[in-house]
Amino acid sequence: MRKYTWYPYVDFNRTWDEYRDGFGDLNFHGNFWLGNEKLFLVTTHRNMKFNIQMTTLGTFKQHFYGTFQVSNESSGYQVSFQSNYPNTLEDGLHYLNNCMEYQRDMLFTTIDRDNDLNSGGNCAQIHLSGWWYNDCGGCNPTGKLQPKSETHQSSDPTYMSVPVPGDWAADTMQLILENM
Ligand SMILES: [Ca+2]
Repeated sequence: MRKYTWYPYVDFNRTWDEYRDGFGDLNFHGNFWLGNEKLFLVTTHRNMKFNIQMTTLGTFKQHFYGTFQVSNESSGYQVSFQSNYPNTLEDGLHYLNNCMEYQRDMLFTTIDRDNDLNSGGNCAQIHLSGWWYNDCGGCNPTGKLQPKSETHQSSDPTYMSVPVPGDWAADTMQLILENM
């Protein structure tokens, strides 16, 4: 997945089928979601690490997850990973908090398919983005990037939530799969 504020806007408030098949512009200058079916195919027979990268107010931050896997569609594209993969930039400045921990082993939820553990509603409808929601907490990198003028987390739930202390505006958000 890629979201750069300077590339053409792509709406991430999408249906199950759209998240399954992928959407957006996969070209060099595009924002996109690769597609859950591809994530399943790519991670099933390979040992992949998953890197969440973001730039917030000019500072690059990232977090690695090891042995990242996404199950097939009939089991809800369930996500699994190891949180203890070495994070090479654990110097405070470049370290992105382990925001996926809360979403360990969750199924994927979209506006039209509620697989989350929030019994009162659908987290994708609340945040207007598909993700491996638990009880709507943790992070949702698929949410809208906040304007640069926002230096604290907005009370608007449709904005992306990532635990970066102090600074909440982001210029870029990338989710990258690499071989371990
Ligand atoms: Ca629910």
